[in-house]
Amino acid sequence: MHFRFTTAGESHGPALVAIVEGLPAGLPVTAAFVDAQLARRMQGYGRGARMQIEQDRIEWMGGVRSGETLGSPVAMRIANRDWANWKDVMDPEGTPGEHRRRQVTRPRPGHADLVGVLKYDRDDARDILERASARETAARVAAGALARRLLEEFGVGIGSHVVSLGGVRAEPPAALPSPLNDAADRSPLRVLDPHAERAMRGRIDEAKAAGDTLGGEVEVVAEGLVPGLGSHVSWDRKLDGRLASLLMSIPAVKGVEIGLGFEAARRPGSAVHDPILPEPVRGASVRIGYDRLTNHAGGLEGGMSTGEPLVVRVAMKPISTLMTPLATVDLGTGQAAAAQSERSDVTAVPAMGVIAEAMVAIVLADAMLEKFGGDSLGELRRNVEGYVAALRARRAGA
Ligand code: EPS
Repeated sequence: MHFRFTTAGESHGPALVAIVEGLPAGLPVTAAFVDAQLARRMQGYGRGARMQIEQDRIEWMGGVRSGETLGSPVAMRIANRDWANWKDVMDPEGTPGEHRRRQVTRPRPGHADLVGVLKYDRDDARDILERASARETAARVAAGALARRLLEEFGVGIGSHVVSLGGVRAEPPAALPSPLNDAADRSPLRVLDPHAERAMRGRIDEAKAAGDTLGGEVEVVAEGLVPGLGSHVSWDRKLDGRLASLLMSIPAVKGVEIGLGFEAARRPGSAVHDPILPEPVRGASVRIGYDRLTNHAGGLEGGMSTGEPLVVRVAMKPISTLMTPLATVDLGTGQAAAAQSERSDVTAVPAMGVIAEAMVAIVLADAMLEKFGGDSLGELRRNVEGYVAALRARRAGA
């Protein structure tokens, strides 16, 4: 069994849609649970006016009955409230060539605009940017919320916090608060260092005044994983590759690090690898009776979860819609021009953390379903419990 998902919808079209396949029957779900994740994604100092318009909520379209999944594909719809203002521009039944009120012919450097119009043979970059828009990530977060709900049943918790923004680095506490999101969500930038947060807000205000945008990095942490999710045996079953793939698919994400990440390349092996201890001392691997002195590996060895917390960092470039636009070429005239500038965010790094959590949840739920299978939640639970009991028995007998 695998967790599969797809999304559809344009930023200013009628709605976004997410379809999720692979969930077992009998998983308790509520729209309120999914909506709470959608609300987290809409937060963040530095967002544009669009977030005042939207109030993202899901409507179940299939796969759920009386508060439980049926084992069939789950379909969710998120209405775009802004659709009311864009009906003439985005009308699916409109006449081609008419209603060019919001035509985009001056592609933004860094966006999908230019290559998109060439590849898809369009004369209006709106045909590209409406789908390339990070609005699509609302549907991903809805799909990820169902993965998170499944993982919760097995004691897995996922959180994130912003570790840098606009070049300002945060110094989070050495021991992260638990649950991480209870603390991170209290900060308008999802930062655990109030001093750095003030500096970041200053940078955002400066960037906004200058018509510029800012990127940054987030750290995602997943706790409570059984060891052995993913596999070393084949490239496409390695959990680190699967995480990197989904995280890199988030719009504007340019880098992913696991554990020490690039820093591991600069250290000798003795300062990288995590010594194995016979007794639990830190508590993270108590399920199997071994422990680690450190967790530089970020909870993954050989493409498999070790049972230590999974630690992933994700880097986002600045948003490519600049209010002080960069140079481009007008596709209509072929002449030099200033790039299209329209309402956008100065930064969406805090939201990216919530999206990254959703992507991590999906990879982990997929790996759980792959290893343990089961058509019902009860069957999945029996399989997980049997595996954990066997690991414990093996250690006890050693
Ligand atoms: C986006 C531009 C802005 C953002 C949008 C992503 O939207 P608009 O063009 O309507 O002002 O608000 O993000 C969302 C709508 C969202 O839900 O995150 C873009 O060009 O990528």
